[in-house]
Amino acid sequence: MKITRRSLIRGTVATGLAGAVGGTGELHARGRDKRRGGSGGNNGTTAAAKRGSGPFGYTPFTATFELPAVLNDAVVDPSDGTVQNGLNLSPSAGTAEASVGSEAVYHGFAPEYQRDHPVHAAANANTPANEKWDRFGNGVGIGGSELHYQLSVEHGTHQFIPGIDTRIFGYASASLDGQYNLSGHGTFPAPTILARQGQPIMMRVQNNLGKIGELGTAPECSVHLHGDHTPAHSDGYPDFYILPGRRRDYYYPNIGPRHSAEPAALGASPEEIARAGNTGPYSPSDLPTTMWYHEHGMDITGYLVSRGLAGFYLIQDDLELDLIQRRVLPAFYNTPTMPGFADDTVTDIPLALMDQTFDSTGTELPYNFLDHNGRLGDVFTINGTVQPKFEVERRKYRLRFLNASNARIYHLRLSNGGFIQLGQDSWEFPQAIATREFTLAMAQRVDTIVDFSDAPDEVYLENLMVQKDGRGPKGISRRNRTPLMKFVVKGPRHNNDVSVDVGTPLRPFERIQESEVRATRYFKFVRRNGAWQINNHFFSPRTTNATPVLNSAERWIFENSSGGWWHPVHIHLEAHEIVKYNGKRPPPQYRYNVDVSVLEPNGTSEFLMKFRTFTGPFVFHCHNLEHEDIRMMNVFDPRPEGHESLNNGTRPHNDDTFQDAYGSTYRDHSGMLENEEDWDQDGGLFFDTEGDVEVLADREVGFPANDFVPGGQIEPGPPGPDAPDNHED
Ligand SMILES: [Cu+2]
Repeated sequence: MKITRRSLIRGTVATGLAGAVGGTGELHARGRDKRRGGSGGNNGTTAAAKRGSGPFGYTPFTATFELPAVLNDAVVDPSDGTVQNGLNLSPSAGTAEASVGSEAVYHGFAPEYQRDHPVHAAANANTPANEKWDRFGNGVGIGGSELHYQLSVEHGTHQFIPGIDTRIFGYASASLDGQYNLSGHGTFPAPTILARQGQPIMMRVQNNLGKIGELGTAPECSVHLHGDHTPAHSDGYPDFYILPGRRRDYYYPNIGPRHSAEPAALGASPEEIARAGNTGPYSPSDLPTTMWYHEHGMDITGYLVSRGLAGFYLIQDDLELDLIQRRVLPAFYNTPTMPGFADDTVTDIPLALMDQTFDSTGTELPYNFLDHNGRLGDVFTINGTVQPKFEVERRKYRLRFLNASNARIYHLRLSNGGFIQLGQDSWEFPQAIATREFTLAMAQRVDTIVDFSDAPDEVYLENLMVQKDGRGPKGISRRNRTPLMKFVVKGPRHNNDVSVDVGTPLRPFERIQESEVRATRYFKFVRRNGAWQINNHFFSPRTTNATPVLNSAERWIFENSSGGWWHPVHIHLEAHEIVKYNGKRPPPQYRYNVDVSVLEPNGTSEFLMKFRTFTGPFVFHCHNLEHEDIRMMNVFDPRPEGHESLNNGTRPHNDDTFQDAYGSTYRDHSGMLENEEDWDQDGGLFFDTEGDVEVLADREVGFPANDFVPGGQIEPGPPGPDAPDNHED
């Protein structure tokens, strides 16, 4: 029997052998308690921490809160050799140049795999000159060019706790090492990417993780830009891999979905309907602001993300820029000195919340592949620092919260008052709302303004949610609050502050109309055989579970039938609009665009969603990363009317009476064999690990109207000299 990485991981699950990797293998190392001076309370780091005894002798709120670095453009200025910053905020809002669309963008299969693509016509050797960056055409986007970034996935160290170097994986701002390889210094959080709507980004990522001793193999990677409207080849589909030692180019057009024309009104052919999503104006309500990117590789996302592979991706459009220039909102992150701002204080602050688990020395982050519940840490970090302090001025700050944890759900409040909430997940509200406190489940973002103008000298960010395992929280406790961060408020009240307040108009919102809905689908999130399923099936990347008509709207109903478990479910490609949450009108922050529907125990979410611009495959899945890895994931594949998904097992897209959640009306190709002994056999769970190079050779992935039809066999692009022939050790 050939041993693959998956059989190794799964084998530990099946046989009960040690599944934990890193350090002692014991998830909550008992030896640590002696060093920690007592934790107690509901969440590990609690009231005791506030009194001065944190993990590993750390005194809470003594380490400085860190702002994540910004990823620089990979383009080097030939005149002086300096690396140009990737952010380009010109031209300003309202100019014709700022409205450049996607028409000129090259669409289709990830072209690095297409040797007969014109950009490769002259390529015949592994030379950097032939590794074309600007392969999607000239003159695309603002300023006439796309931005180019390069990242590598690296081993590294990071001090979550001052003085203790902990081994992590990190995305690195990478540079060419010799002729072919990208490398750099991995950080957590990953470098923040700043983007401009309409200006495409080409992001080249190299997987340098190599063979991981404890794992016994070299993992594949896949990067997902969470909350974006991204072509399928660049969406981080779980097995569209960056193979070990290899690179992959991710193409982010930075376009929102456009208003889709009514296909019937157009009297259009399927091909024309397919293109309809690329006509008309952008829908401003669907243009994102606060996104993040993270690892998304099949079966192994929880392990990789928990070790640090996550970062922010913040994007501006004309409307956002206008709000900033009119001094309604604070200056964009990392650009405080832009015109109109007299000071250089950064007041747009991304905050990534992550709970961590350390071994007894603090140098390792143990991970237990046997833990199907969800990895829960007992040390609270924000932007990679345990319980930090942050000095702020007496003015308004934009705090963009992200829950980057694997399985922990927070309920956040401030010790001195509430928030002005600007948006939920990637999108802003029509107007700012008052939010006293909020729940932040995995992958959710909450975009807020906090006004420190009249704040006391010390303000705490506190977590009220009690949670003891990955199943989900036990509820809110107002007595046992966990302070996560301390704001030290200094100086006089700022006299030229931004104007945003409750009720300030932000972003027009246009609801999906019921009359646009063409199908209704039901998805039940269930626990079975100790693992996680949707409609009683495990995820298979080669099985499409839903094929919506491209550019149409549908009603989806999610139901959590798994007892006491929580499932925050993330849907790729577009926002969804919740119309009923647990059978009622949703709470205010869930009434607009979201990309996560938090399914509480026995909870439901009924929502409308459109499927515009790109054909699939895309996925939706629980964002408890261990639930995701153990297959609580489904595939949807928007296709033009009359076109079937190219995966097998297609559920009819035009069947709006479909209610059988248990497989009787569609072919089941879930890929999961009943007998674990068969897992390694062909056709079983362990499909082709070579990624999409081979398995998708005949597929059309990306935009619907394939502008480029390869003339022959698609072959992988030239590998770097260090690329292994066979990554199955
Ligand atoms: Cu879940």
